[in-house]
Amino acid sequence: MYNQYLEVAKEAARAAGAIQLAGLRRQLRIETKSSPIDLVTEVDRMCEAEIARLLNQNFPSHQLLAEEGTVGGDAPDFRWIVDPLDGTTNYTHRYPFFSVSIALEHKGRLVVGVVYDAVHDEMFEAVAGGGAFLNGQPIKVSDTPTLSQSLVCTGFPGDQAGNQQVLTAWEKISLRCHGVRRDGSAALDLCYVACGRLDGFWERLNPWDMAAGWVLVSEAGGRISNFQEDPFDLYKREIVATNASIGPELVAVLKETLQV
Ligand code: 2AM
Ligand code: CA
Repeated sequence: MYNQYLEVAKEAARAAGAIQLAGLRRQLRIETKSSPIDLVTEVDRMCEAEIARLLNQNFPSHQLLAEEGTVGGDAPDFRWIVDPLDGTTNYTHRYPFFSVSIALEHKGRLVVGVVYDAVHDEMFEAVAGGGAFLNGQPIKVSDTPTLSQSLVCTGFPGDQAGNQQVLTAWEKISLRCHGVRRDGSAALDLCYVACGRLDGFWERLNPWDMAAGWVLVSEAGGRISNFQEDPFDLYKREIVATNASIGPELVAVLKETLQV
């Protein structure tokens, strides 16, 4: 039912990925947004323009919620949620971990998710009810049974406020598992949970960082909530995504550490 949307999302993600790879070979102009560590480049904007062009060409009435502010049509039922370059800090340092994230919300429900890692040519895709895939192969979350056997991942807020809480959680969880990573592209981190490379991930984020990854983790059999173990809300800036087994253990630590 949603395959026509999936195909356009993948085309747009590949186009943006090609812009990202080309940009790595140029000198980049880097600007800051809300804080000195909240970065944006001309490549973020070029990727968003190309994605918006392709979405608009195919679905002119659909709404668009995109990180760099491009708006679309006003159809009430369809909203694309786009991060044209997730992991901009990594990108500006040429650290090869960044992605394109494109999701579709239909009548308030996330139904399509695509995350593309151009450096590794990895296309993660999922449609509600249809399973999750990496380069066409089905993926599922890990079967790691406990936090103590897990590799997990998180991220720090872009405005640096609240970092102390994240550091406290980092310390506590580091002492209880195989390791905590801070990879720098939330969309891709969520896909790594979906395919079992990571067992869990948590962070405070914007909708465009989480939307596509949410579809991937859900379709791969994962468990998603906020830090208080309430149901996930895309517009409430919190996500804990795990394989089904370690979720309660990870959330228990976050609950006692990350007070809002
Ligand atoms: P970005 O690269 O698209 O900005 C890394 O921990 C994650 O946090 C990335 O997905 C990054 O997305 C996001 N991020 C960076 N700055 C942020 C900010 N100011 N607020 C919320 N999320 C941010
Ligand atoms: Ca971004």
